[in-house]
Amino acid sequence: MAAPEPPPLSHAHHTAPPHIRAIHKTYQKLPVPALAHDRHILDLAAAAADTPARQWHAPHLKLVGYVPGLQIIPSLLPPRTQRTLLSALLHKHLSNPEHATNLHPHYTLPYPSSPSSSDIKTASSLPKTTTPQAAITNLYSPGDTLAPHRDVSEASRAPLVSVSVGCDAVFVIGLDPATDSPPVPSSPDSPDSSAPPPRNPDADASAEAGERVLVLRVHSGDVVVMGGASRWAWHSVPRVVAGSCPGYVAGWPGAGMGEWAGWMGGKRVNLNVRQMWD
Ligand SMILES: O=C(O)CCC(=O)C(=O)O
Repeated sequence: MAAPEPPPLSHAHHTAPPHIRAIHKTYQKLPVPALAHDRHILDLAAAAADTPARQWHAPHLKLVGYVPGLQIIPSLLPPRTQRTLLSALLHKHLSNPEHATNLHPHYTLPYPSSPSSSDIKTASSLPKTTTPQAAITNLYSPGDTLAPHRDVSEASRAPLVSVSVGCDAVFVIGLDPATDSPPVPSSPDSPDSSAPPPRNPDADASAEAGERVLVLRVHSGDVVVMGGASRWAWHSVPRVVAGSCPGYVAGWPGAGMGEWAGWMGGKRVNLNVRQMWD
């Protein structure tokens, strides 16, 4: 599915529609235990295989009914690849002064003397629809949020590829019925008909109003691909879930790293890969 025309750069200053902001705020405040029982959150790791919301389309899961063009690939990165990715990102690439972060002017950040030389082989398993030309590394602790926004700085319609490692997060994504074209209805036989069913009358009403929003719990190793209309969708991270980091990455960077051992146990790292030009 081709993405519509990119919005003009000036749209970077637009405010998210009220329904997306409201949902973001709800999940920002919901107590952690309530997250596990929230009926609006699509948690693919918790959903039974026969849940209507889950339709495997090997190996990608497409949820295009709600947000056309959105693909979720649960557990794409095996544990070892996730650890390699962390070392490559945080010890190798961010130690390069050309990749300085907002922390660098304020802190002296120590790096291991022999940065990992492992390259990100992961790239070869990511969707071929995107040529990686730029990437953002987002580092979160529980309590951090990413406000609703759209990524409109790229002059390419290629899908945006978002990789999660570490603690779980709540990820909100939706279109603005006032400005985004309505989703194209798909045929009942098509894998694109795998829209998660609305879970309650409120969700029904808002879906009918065109306010289609998906609330996902993303886990370590998951990859979210925003292509088609979802490329320009509003999205946010209202929540990073404390205590949810899986054991296989929680210990990173590992024993022998002094006070840094186990740093990852309270963090979420998101690698957001973009194609800038066609
Ligand atoms: O952390 C995430 O999952 C999303 C990051 C994001 O939306 C962005 O970098 O634009």
